[in-house]
Amino acid sequence: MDSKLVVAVDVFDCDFALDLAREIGKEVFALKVNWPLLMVRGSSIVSELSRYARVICDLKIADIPNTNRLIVDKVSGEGAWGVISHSFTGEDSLKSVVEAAGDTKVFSVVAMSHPGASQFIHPRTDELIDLSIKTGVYGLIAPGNNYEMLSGIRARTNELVLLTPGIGAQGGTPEEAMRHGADLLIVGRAIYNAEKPIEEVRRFNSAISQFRR
Ligand code: 3DU
Repeated sequence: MDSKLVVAVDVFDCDFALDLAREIGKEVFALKVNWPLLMVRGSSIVSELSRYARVICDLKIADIPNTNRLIVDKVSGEGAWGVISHSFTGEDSLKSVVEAAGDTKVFSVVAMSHPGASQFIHPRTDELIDLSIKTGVYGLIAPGNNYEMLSGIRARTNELVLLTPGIGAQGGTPEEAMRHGADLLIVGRAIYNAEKPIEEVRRFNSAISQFRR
């Protein structure tokens, strides 16, 4: 399946999450799990969801190297395809994530989609990108509802995969996000709250299928 869609499954109900995964898994690039599911089910939700699609663990890791390693070992042992880490914690911290990840892809946060990101993160985005490149991450998290920021990140790196949230509920559109340099789009509420999630998945897939980089 040639989808560029990553569906964020931000719910507490594991049965709902597994049913959704069964329904849409074959038609998406990956599923993304965050704290809600991990808190109620534990890390086994990663291997359970991996039966239906790749799984990206959005843990936004931001700790000392030793703690980072423990976290990454656990989710990569459960079969996570990808993991999301912060980068503002500095070189040793991010490097520990990349080293522990092995074949699991690391995406680092260099910008965010909420207004507060302009206070501390966005003034340092260029440095966070450069650090991420140096550390050897696979991709970056780049906001899909802030096209200027998104295209600025794209302009600084052609190689890294841009994984882009902020689409749908946070105002970004799939077409504009792709036009401004995104590779993969994260969509949560607009899909899991839909009456027929599979129809929304197909709508997003067809909106972005024309874009090639
Ligand atoms: O707004 P949505 O419901 O489509 O969900 C977006 C997901 O992406 C959600 O899991 C959130 O934690 C994550 N995310 C952002 O929304 C913005 C970021 O900068 C980074 C991650």
